[in-house]
Amino acid sequence: MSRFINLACAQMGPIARTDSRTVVVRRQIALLREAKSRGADFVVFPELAFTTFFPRWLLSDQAEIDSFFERDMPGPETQPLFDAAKDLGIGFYIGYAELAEEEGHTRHFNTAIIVDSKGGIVGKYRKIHLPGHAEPVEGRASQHLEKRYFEPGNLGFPVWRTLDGIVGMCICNDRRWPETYRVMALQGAELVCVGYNTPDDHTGVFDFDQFTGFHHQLSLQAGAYQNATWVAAAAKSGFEEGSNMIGLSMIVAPSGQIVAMASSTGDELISARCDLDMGTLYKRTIFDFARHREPSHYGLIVERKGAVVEV
Ligand code: CDT
Repeated sequence: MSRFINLACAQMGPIARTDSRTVVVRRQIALLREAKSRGADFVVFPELAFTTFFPRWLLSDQAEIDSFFERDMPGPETQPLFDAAKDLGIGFYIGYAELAEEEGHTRHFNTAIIVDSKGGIVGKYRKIHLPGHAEPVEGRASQHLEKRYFEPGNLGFPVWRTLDGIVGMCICNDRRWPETYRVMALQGAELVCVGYNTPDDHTGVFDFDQFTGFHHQLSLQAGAYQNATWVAAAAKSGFEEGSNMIGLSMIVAPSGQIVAMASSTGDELISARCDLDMGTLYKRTIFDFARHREPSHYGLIVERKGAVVEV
């Protein structure tokens, strides 16, 4: 059996600090139109897709910080994206900084949503693995202060029945952690959507940073293969406010093969016809979790490793 969807990733080139959401949304709508011309059903946009990647700066004025956050989704400036997608009959994933009022507190999350082809929000995810620091690190050419501006997501890693399949989400740094994919795969995920902002000097140590593109690719391909799922990843890329952000947006099959990849660091749409049933083959054979995983033995392995570390 086959269940094909036409999947696209809308990589976005740099967004300047002074760019209004209206200008950014215009670019996103142009990408949606291109997606429509290619017959796409669903488009993945980047993390924090409506503004520049502000965690690179140390900001102290709370009003200025909050200006990068969305109180409503959609809000007045983002509504046109939802309207265009609905008119075109395309669903999408998009990341944004979310300002939420919960239990009497104002809370800040790095968030992504899935919107269906009728313009309705199907699911929300809040980033769990927040990289970088809460305070600036002396001597670093550029900062990464996500721990300062966001709190860890409190929604877990759910999956949703949409697009005639089972779809999950994560955001940027989450893609480097095996448990991100595994928690979703254990719930039957057939597609994992990822938006990201990855500067080419993200660790600040050249010995690691020289492999930034490779480690990005490795994480997505391993996540897809080891969990028998499609992975669709969209970058915010290019030279943004003094920082070089990697592109390499890609769609990876459950085989671990890359079936589409961006070749620029600007606005670029990549697409592929994806069979959501492809992972079934892997789930019935090498990655039949119910038959082959041995969680009851994992504690023993950790204990042995612990002993080795102590020696
Ligand atoms: N946005 C994001 O999560 N970026 C990180 C790099 C920064 S680590 C200091 C990533 O894992 O790509």
